[in-house]
Amino acid sequence: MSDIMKQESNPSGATGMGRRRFLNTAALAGLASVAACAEKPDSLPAAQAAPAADNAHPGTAVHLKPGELDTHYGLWSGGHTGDMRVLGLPSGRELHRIPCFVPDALVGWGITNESKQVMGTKPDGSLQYTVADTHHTHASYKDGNYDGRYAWINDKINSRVARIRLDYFICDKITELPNTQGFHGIFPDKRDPVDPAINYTTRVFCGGEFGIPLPNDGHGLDDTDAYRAMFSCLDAETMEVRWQVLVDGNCDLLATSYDGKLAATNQYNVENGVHYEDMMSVERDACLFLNIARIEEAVKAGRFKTFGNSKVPVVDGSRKANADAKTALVAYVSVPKNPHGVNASPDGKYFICSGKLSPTCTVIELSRVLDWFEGRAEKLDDAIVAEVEVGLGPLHTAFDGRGNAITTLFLDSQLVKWNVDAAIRFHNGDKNANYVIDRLDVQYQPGHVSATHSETASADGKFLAVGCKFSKDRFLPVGPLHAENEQIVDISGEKMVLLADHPTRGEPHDFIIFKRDLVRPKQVYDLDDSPIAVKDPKESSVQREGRKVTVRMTSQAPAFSLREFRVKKGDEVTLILTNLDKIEDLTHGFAIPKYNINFIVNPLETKSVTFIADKPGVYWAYCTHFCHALHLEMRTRMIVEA
Ligand code: RUQ
Ligand code: CUA
Ligand code: CA
Repeated sequence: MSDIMKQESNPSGATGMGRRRFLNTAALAGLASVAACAEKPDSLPAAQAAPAADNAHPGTAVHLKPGELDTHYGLWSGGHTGDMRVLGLPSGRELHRIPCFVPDALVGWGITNESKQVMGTKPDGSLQYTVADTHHTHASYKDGNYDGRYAWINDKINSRVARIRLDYFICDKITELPNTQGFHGIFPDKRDPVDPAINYTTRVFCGGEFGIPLPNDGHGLDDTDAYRAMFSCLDAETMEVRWQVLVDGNCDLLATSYDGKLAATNQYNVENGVHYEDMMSVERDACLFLNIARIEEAVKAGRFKTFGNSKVPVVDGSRKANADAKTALVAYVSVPKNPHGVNASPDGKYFICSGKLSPTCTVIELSRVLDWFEGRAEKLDDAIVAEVEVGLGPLHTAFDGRGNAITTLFLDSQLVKWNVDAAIRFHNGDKNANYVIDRLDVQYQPGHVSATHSETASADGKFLAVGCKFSKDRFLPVGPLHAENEQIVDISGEKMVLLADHPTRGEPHDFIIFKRDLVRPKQVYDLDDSPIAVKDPKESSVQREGRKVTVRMTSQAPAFSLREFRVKKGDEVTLILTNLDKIEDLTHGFAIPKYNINFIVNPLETKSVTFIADKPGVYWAYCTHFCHALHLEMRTRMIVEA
C-alpha cells in the first residue's frame, strides 16, 4: 500500500489539524494518480472487515429471497446513456431504464413519432441530438416529501431537462434551456414562496455551469470577462422556462428550502476563469441564495432583459446589482475554495455546502439568510453557523433524519458521518464537541451519496447508496474501462456498515431513494391516451393520399390485424399500431428489417412511425418482444412494389 493510501484511510476521529490545507494543483495531481494508477491486486487495501459484534444491529437485508420484493425504489441518473435507471433497493437490482435524451430500441425511443416529438427534431425529421450526459435526478414534492408525480433529470451537454411521469415511468417532456451551457444542478421547489396553499412542487430550478457570451451568436468570442452563466426556473407542469437569473461566477449543484423561499447554488468559479488554474486561484468562492419571491416580483415589474431569439425574461443577479439587501434578488455567501454539492438538511434549517478543495463543510442557516434579505441582519456571512473539517475532498452530503450528515470524501475514499449540531458547537468554540461520529472506507473515490428519503422532511436513516467513481480491484476486469462501484451502506445504527457492492457502467452520478408505496405505477395504458388509437381490429386499413400512405393496425397475441400491407417504392408511410391486449405486461414489439424500425407497444398503448419506403421487396415485420407461444409466428408482410 502506498503511503498516501495509508494516510488517506485513517479511519478514526476528526482529521488532524496538520491536514488542514487547501489543495493546490500539485497535490491534486498526486491524488488523482492514486485514483487512476493500476496497482497490483496484492498491494490494494483489504476489503472492509465485517462489523464487530458490538457494532452489529438489525440492519438492512440486501439479499432478498427469490420472489421477495424490495422495499424502496431508486431513481438513478444513467450518465452517458441519457436515461433514468430504476432500481429496487436495498437489493440494488436494476428493474428498468427510462430513455430520455438518447434513442433506445426497446421502447422505440427516438424511432416512434411520439418519442421524436418529445426529444425534438430538425426540419428534416431527424433527431436534434443523440448524445447526453445526465447527472442529477430529483422528484416532485408535497408537504416536504416526494409525492410520486414526476421526476426530472438533466442533460449537461445540450442543456436539456427531461420530465418523467411516475405513473407510466416514461419521459413525457423535454425542455432545452436558452442562454445556457453546461446545465448541471437541478432541483424542484418544495412549495410556493408566497401562497401557503400551494404546498407542492410548481417550479424546477436549473443551474448553468459554463459562462458564455450572451447571446452566444458569434459576438464577443474573446471577451471572456463578459462570459456569464444562467440560473433558470421552469414551470413544473408546462415545462416552459419561466425566468432566468444572470449570475457572476457559475452555478453548479442546487438545493431548495422547505418553505419555498430560497434556492441555492454553489459556485466554484467566482473568478469567472476560463482555465482551471484561474478557477482555483482564490481561497473562497460562493454559495448563492436566490430569493424566489423577489425574482418573480422583478419579472412581473418588467425589470428584465432578453437575449437573442429567446423571449425568456432574464433578471440581473450580478454581485454589483445585488449588494443592497433591501433590493437584492441574490445573496452571495462566501464559502471555501471550489465547493461542490449543496444539500438541504431535512429539518429545514440548513444548507450544507461541501468544500471540495477545502477539507471542510460549511453549514449555512437559512433563517439568517432571510434575515439579511429582510434587513434584520447586517452581515450576510453571519449566516455561516459552522465551517468544520470533515476530511479531504468533500463532495456531496446525505442525511439520516436524526441530525447527522453523511458526506462523501472523494480523496479520502470515505464516508464521514458528522453531527450538525455538534459541528455548530465546535465552530462556536466548544472544542470538546466531537462532531465526527464515524468514518467508513468505501471503494473508491465516492462522488454522490443519497439515503432513504434523504433530501425530504421524511429522511428516515435506513440505508444509503454511494456512487464510487472507481472500483479498481472489486470486479472482474472488462478491458481498460472498469465498472464503477455503487455501494449500499446500512446507516440505521451509530456505525455505518457496508452491505454490498454493485458494479455499474459509467457514469451514473446522482440518485434518490424512496419507499415503494409512494408510487402506484399503472399496469396498462388507456386507449384514449392516444388520439390516433386503432380501437378495433376492424378499423385496420391502408389509406393513400398521393404519396402518403397511412397503415393502421392492431396487435393481439399471436397476430397483427393486417397479414400484409402493400405500398409503392417512394411512398411516405405512417404506420400506427395499437396493442389491444389488455393484460399487464402483454407487450408486443414491431420491427421492420432494413428500415431501422423497432419499438414495443404495451397493453392498450398506441405508437406510430413514419418512413420512406425506399427499398422494394418483401419485408417481414415481426414481433420483437416475447409474448406468446406463437411469438415467432407473429408477423406481417410489408410488400414494397417497385
Ligand atoms: S456532480 S460527483 Cu454532476 Cu455528479 Cu458531484
Ligand atoms: Cu407479439 Cu411477440
Ligand atoms: Ca474558485
